[in-house]
This record gives sequence, structure tokens and C-alpha cells, in this order.
Amino acid sequence: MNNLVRVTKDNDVTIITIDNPPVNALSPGVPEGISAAIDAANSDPGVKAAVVIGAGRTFVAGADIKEFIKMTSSGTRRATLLPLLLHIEDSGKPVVMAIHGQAFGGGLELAMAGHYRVASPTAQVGQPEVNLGIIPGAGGTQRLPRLIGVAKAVEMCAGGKPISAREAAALGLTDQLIEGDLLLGAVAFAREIAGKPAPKTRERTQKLGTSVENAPIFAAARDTACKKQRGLKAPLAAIDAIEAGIGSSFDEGCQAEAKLFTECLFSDQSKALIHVFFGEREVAKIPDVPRETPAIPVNRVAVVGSGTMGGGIAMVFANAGIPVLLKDVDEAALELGMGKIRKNYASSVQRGRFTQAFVDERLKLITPVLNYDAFSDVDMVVEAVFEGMALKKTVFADLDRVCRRGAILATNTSTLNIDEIAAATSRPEAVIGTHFFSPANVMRLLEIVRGKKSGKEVIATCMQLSKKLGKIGVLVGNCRGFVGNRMFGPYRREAQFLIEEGAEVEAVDQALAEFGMAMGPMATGDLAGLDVGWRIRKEYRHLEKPGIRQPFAEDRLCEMGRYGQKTGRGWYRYDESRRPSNDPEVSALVRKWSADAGIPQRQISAEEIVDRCIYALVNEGARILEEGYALRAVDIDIIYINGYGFPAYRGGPMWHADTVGLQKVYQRICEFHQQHGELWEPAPLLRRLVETGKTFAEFDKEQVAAA
Ligand code: 3H9
Repeated sequence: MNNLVRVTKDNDVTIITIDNPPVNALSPGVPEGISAAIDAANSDPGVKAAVVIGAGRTFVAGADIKEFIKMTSSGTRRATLLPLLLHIEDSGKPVVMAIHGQAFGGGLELAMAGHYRVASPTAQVGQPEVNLGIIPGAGGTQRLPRLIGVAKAVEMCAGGKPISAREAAALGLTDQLIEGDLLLGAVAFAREIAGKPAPKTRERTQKLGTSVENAPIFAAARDTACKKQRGLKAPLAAIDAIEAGIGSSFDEGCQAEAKLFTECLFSDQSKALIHVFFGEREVAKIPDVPRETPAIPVNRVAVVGSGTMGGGIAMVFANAGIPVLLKDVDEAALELGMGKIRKNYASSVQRGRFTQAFVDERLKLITPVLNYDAFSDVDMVVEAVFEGMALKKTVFADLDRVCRRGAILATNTSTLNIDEIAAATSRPEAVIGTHFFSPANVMRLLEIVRGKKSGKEVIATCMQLSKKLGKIGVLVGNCRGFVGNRMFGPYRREAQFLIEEGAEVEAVDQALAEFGMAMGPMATGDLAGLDVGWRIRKEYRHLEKPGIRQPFAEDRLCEMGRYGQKTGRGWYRYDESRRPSNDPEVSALVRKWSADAGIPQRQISAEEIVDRCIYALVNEGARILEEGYALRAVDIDIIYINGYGFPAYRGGPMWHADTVGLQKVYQRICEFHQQHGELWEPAPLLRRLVETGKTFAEFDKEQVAAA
């Protein structure tokens, strides 16, 4: 019908193949092609039914998200898919949708407009639009409840999580699972139903329930959305759209959906989340390490150090099906580490995340060892011993001796110089940083730290491996704290300064939680252990410039043994089950220390708290960009969203600054510079962007174009 939609025939069945690689998005031309193909099938007397199928790896991954960017940047609203879907549903000849891979978003909406759906058992279906800050915009909020009932439709549209083909079949969303060749099965199915009355999804009402039955479903869903997707508007809009249609007709429901869809699409939240969607894919692109760079097969790995990080990392590999040796220096340490792993898995089973059978298999993949004997077989080692240069160097010298040439030698250091560690080996090209975040088996971020001599194949392997491990790998340069922790320093510094200037601990945390951070900075410190930063600060104290203000309250708390959750006291007080409560003692102590230091006390607004902390991130981020330790501003955004609880709906710190307006951000930073001195010196790149009227996003485009 056009080059995106092919039509062929298998005797009396028309086969409509959508062929728009890589994921058959419904880009301009695809809906038109399908519509013309349906018309042709209807006007061909030799055809009894039609099958719609996707070429390549998937059915249809949804609307073309790039089109949304064009729409919002030009301010125009283009044709929706709705007319096509009505056209399919009104087809005189039955249309069977054959799903493999994914039927997501507009893809599922397309599938639901067919009279029947068949699917491969491995397929997935879902309405993930809320993850882009929008809602289904082509009748999904209206057809889905008609097929599977209100409760499950609300869960899928508001939660955004896909379901498996088996679950879809059990819910009645699909009519048959087809093992083996999908097309053959779909054509056979089409012949079977041809000539029988073809059900239109929009006319089904049996599963809609009554308003009395549905009221508690909507109330509970709104409650869940407010708690689990705090700050995100789209889930609530999705629930509103479903409710609107249930209380009236299909057409009125579609109108309500269209209005809510447009409101969501043109919101800052959606723009930010679409930036994140493409950003998560952009970070995999490294200008001097092209996609075709050969990767080293990683089939067996070893982790050195079975502490919290090492154990978590071993679980990450095991969860991906990769056998892993876990080494420690003595039985007691190893048993402690394995005990923690078993406990972690047991709690995953309890929470329903994994089955016991899955966990048993994973545990079999982890082999505790006390020596390097089996290390000659592994393709990669991740060192996760205590943070100390001397110890790391010894471990790397050992690894150099025992590992085969070609194996990757990675360090999980969060602070130390990769090049110095690499220099302890005779093969610095094999050495790289793989900075996992705690808890390693949960957090999605993996900072991949490139040393001066890290080989391209080693980098390519780690980037590809991160996807296999279920992580987002972001390549960063080798500076102190790399990207994430380097920025976290000024962020937490400002949080402490604010407390020393008169803000209450909980006011600081609350302001940032309301901004959308998963956790306030003081509670985060307590969780991670205040002593960690304290020890690092002590080690680097000699590098501090004299005469520059340094926060002191946290160091004093540490001197008192208040390390946070692990000691029951830190910025907060914790009960047996680690529930926090405010600690008036901390407030009194800080007031006293501040008075002794001559820091004037004042009322501090939530707005100032947010600006001081968030703009500290932005300013340091701009320095990192300029120095080349992050490839693009979006890389910093992805790091902050996936490793530091920055709200995805604000797009990350750099995107957020663009959204606020760099001029405004810069002015505020200049004010802070005047009030607080040198630490707030505006980053030169930020100043330059403001002077030239550019954004970080435009800076990124220039970087990509120059590469
Ligand atoms: C929607 O449908 C709204 C409707 O209600 C209609 C309203 C009117 N568009 O992820 P991958 C690109 S909203 C454009 O690496 P995988 C992606 O950027 C949409 N491009 O592969 C990448 O490009 P590149 C609802 C898209 O195998 C390449 O395809 N749907 C789209 O790991 C490969 O992607 C969704 O939210 C798209 N829709 O995962 C689903 N999708 O190579 C979004 C992908 O240049 N997509 N690309 O970097 C996904 O979840 C995953 O891509 C999928 C495949 C699971 C399908």
C-alpha cells in the first residue's frame, strides 16, 4: 500500500504487514497504509478476512514518539489514530491482529480495534504512555476496560506496566495464543472466524460494571498513583479518562480522552519524560566507540569482595544468568556475604518479585571462593573491596597475575583514580570502572568510568553488558567522584549550609521531596551512612582550599558516633524498624554550633532550599560537561534520574534548568555567588550558554553534530 505497509494474500486472507523498522512505530504513512489495505480487502470479493502483523522483531511499539516532539515544539496538534481505528472496527470483513514482540501504546490500541487478537506466547502488551507523561490517545482508555474490565484497565493505563501474552489471554484481551509460526496460525484463525459475526470492541459493555462497583476502584487507583507515582500527573489523567467513558458513551469517553491526552502531551512533564526516553537510548552512543566495535563475550565473571556492594553485584550477574565467583579473604567474611545474598533473595521471594525456583537457580550460579585459583577462566572481574588505594592496587596486581589476557578488570570504586589503579597492572587497557549504586541489585544506574587507557572493546563490552544486566550504563570520565558523586557533593554541601543557617533538617528534606526527589538529602545521608562521606572528607582534607567555607555539622555528628540508620541516629533518630523521627537534639546542637561559628540564623523558604540544592547540581554539572567528564547534558540527566532519585518528570537537573530558563538559573546562581562567595562562581559554560541564548539541549545537539 506504501513502503511502510505491505499487502499480500494467502488465498482468501489478506495479510497486511507493517514494516517500519526498528519497532514499527505508527509514523506518518503507517496509518494511511493500513487504512488503504483494509479498504482493498473489503473491495476484493475473493477475500474473507484480513490479518495485520508486524515485520521484524515486534508488532507495533506505539505512536512515533518523535512526532510528539515535532508537535509540541511547533505547537500543532496533528491527526490522531482514532479515525483509522474506527475504520478498522467498521470493516465489513473481520480483521485479526497477530501480535509478537510488543503491542505497546498505539500498538495495543490498534490491536484492540481489530475484531480478534492472536499472539505469540512471548509477546507483551501494554499502555505505557504514562511513562512518557501522557495517556493513551487513540481510544485505549475506552477499549481496554471494555475488553478486560475496569480494574485491570485502570491498573494498566495508570501504572504503565506491560503484561505477558499469557496474562492477556487469561484476561480476554487476546483470543488465542499461537505456538510456532504466528502468521500461519493467524491466517488459520482468520479462516475459522470468517463469515461469523465480528465483534466490535467499542460496542462491548459486559465487563464495564456499574458506577457503584467502579467507584472504589477509581478511588484506590488514585490513591496508589499519588503514592507510587508521586508528582506525576498522567496516571491521574488516565484514570479520569477511563472514568469519563464509563459514565457516558464510548464517543464521549474518546472526547474526554483526547482532551486529557492533549493537556498531558503539551505539559512540561511529558516533554521531560520524552527527553528521558530518548536520553536513555542516547547514552549508549559513544562518538569514538561506534556500535560495531567488537565486544568481548562475558560468560563467566568474578567479584572480589563479598561485602554489601560485592554481594549485590554478584546477584546482578546471577540474575542475568551469568555464573559468578565471589571471592573474599576468609570463611567468616564469605559466609557473611553469602548470608546477606540469601536474605536478599528470600525477601524478593516474599515480596513476590522472584519465585523460589528462580532464586534457587540464581544461587547455584554464585560460587563462593577463598582464592584466585579459578580466576584464569573468567572473562571479567569486578573488584569491590574496601575503598582504599593501597588495597585496590594490591588486588589489581593480583588480578594481573591470575587473569587471562583479554579479561576485563573492572573496579567498583566510587572515588578513586582509575588510572592509578590501572597502573598497578601490566594491562591498563583492560582496566575500567564499573560504578554500581547501592543496593546494586536494585539501582538501575551503572557509571562506566573510562580511564586514560581503557580499551574501546572494553568500553563497548561494558556498555552492552549493562543492558543485559538490566542497568543503564552511562560512560563518564575519571574525575574525583566521577559525575554522580562529584555533583552530589555540592548538593549535600548546600543542604548542610542551609541547616547551619537556620533551616530545620526535616524542612530541607521536605522541600526537596516536594520538588520530587525520591528522598531528601539528609535522609539519604542517613541511609547511606554519614561516616562514608566523613572518612572520604578526612582523606581529602589536605586538598581543601583554605578560607573557603566548609559544612561542619555532619562531621560533628559523625564524631559523636551518629552515622545514620546503622547506628540508630544521624540527622534523624531511628527506631528498631528504622522508622525515622525528628531529633530535637540535632536541631539544638546545630543551633549551638552555628552560633559558635558566628553564622547568622534566619528563616529560609522552601523555594530557597530547592534553588540552592538543585542549582548547585546544575552548576557543577555544567563544569563537568565543559571539562568533558560527561559526554552530553542528557548523560548527566540519566545519571541523576537513575542513581540519585531525581524526578524523571523533571527530565534531570540539566533539562530542568533548561525548562526553568538558563537565564533565570544563572541569575539565581549569581545572587548566591554574591551572598555566599567563591563556591558559587557560575560555571563558564553556563555563562556562555546564557550569553548566546542557548540551552543545554542545544549544546548536546552541537556536540552530537561535531562528533
Ligand atoms: C503512544 O503510543 C500514544 C498512543 O496512545 C497514540 C496517541 C495518538 N517511537 O528501546 P530500543 C526507537 S506513545 C519512536 O532501544 P528495545 C528507539 O528510540 C508510545 N521511536 O529497543 C531506538 O532508536 P535508536 C507508547 C521509538 O528492543 C529504537 O527504536 N509506546 C519508539 O530495547 C530501538 O528501541 C512506548 O512507550 C517509538 N514508539 O525495546 C514504547 N520505540 O536505535 C516505547 C522505540 O535510534 N518503546 N523507538 O536509539 C519501547 O518500550 C522499546 O523501544 C521496545 C523495544 C520495548 C518496544
